[in-house]
Amino acid sequence: MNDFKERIAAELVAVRNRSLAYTEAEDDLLVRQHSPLMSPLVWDLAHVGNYEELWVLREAGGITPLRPEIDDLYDAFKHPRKDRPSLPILGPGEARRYIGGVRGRVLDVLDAIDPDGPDPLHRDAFVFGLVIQHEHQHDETMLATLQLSREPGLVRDGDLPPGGSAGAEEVFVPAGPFLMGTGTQPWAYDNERPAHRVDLPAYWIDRLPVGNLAYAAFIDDGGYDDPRWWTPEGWHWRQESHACAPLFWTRDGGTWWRTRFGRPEPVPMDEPVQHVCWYEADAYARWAGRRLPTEAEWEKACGWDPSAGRARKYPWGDDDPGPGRANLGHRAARPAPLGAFPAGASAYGVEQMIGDVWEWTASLFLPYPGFRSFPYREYSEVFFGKDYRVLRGGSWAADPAAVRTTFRNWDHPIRRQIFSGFRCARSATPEQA
Ligand code: AVJ
Ligand code: FE
Repeated sequence: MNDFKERIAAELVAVRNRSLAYTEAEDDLLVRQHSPLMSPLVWDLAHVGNYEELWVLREAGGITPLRPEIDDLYDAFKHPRKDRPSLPILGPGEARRYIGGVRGRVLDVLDAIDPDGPDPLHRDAFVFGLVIQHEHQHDETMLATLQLSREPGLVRDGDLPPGGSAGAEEVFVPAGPFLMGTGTQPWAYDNERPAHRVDLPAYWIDRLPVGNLAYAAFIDDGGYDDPRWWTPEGWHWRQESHACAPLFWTRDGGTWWRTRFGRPEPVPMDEPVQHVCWYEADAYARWAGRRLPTEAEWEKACGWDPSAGRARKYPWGDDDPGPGRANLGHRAARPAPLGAFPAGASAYGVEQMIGDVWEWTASLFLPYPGFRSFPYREYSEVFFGKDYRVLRGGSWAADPAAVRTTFRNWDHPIRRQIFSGFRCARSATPEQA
């Protein structure tokens, strides 16, 4: 195999090791449902193998189905997450054997494909990018499940650089066009395509994500009890949910605590706020006299290089993240302190856009002009519309292979079990522009 294929083989090994590490637990913990929002962990495990069988073995490799009778069980559209524990899904041992059996044949397909040929699944090994990113996304989902389980000792933590980089609170982005989306990133999803020109008025965007200290000030100021800050839907959610702080937070006297992977700890005031839903982010922004950035504003501030007139793969350029630029790939099981990655700044000087927390944007999940579904409608197209808001940038739990400046994530505006935070923006006044 050549270098390109060797690198793909290594990515396949890495992501599988990750999935196996998150499912190294007692069977009971793997088959149990920890929240109606999530699948049992053993469902995710077999699902990533089934997806790999469907796309790499059958579609790209033309190999006869190994276990067609289980396809239905692992079709996310046939069974909502809450129903998955009652399905006759594979047990932990069987699931590991099944996905190992699929993987055994995947390397033969990798060997056989022509990445320069005309088949769009083979070209640039797209189908391998598809399954590698898919498995990383499910690994992040598994971490959210593990967090909801409140079971201690299952998730590895680690070290992160200290925070505190100096700089202005907000960054000014001058008016002008940029290229949104991509036609050049080979593993970009259909929803990131095509690249298209977007002309934005001038705006300000926070240099850093909103931190726990600032968020606690919103709570202390009665932010959760003041309908002025909330949209009608947001206020309805607030009343129904009785939420009065980010998910996993509790107050003990004057101190905020959180439970992180089963262990209580004081909330570190210098970290980006995490586990807030879109309604909370939107309400905070209004309280602060600001607003959420649109998806276009977020992407321009993150990826556009105005002097080169081109988009970067990451805020700092096209090079891989490395430890000094971003908190990705589950180095530690938490966001890094604010200002920990001055070397990861974008061309405009905005920091921590990639990694740490997914950032809610003001935008609905909609197709770009000229969108074409590929390779299947159920990845993106069926989710377009009013039900989902876009999140950008990837969290500490996202892998570098599954994040870039153009990557779009989406979720319901009430969801907060995901590793979600936000930053604020505001339009420039005519004098500033
Ligand atoms: C892009 C994270 C919203 O988890 O629903 C996983 C990714 N698609 N399997 C999801 C996905 C199919 C998707 N998100
Ligand atoms: Fe999936």
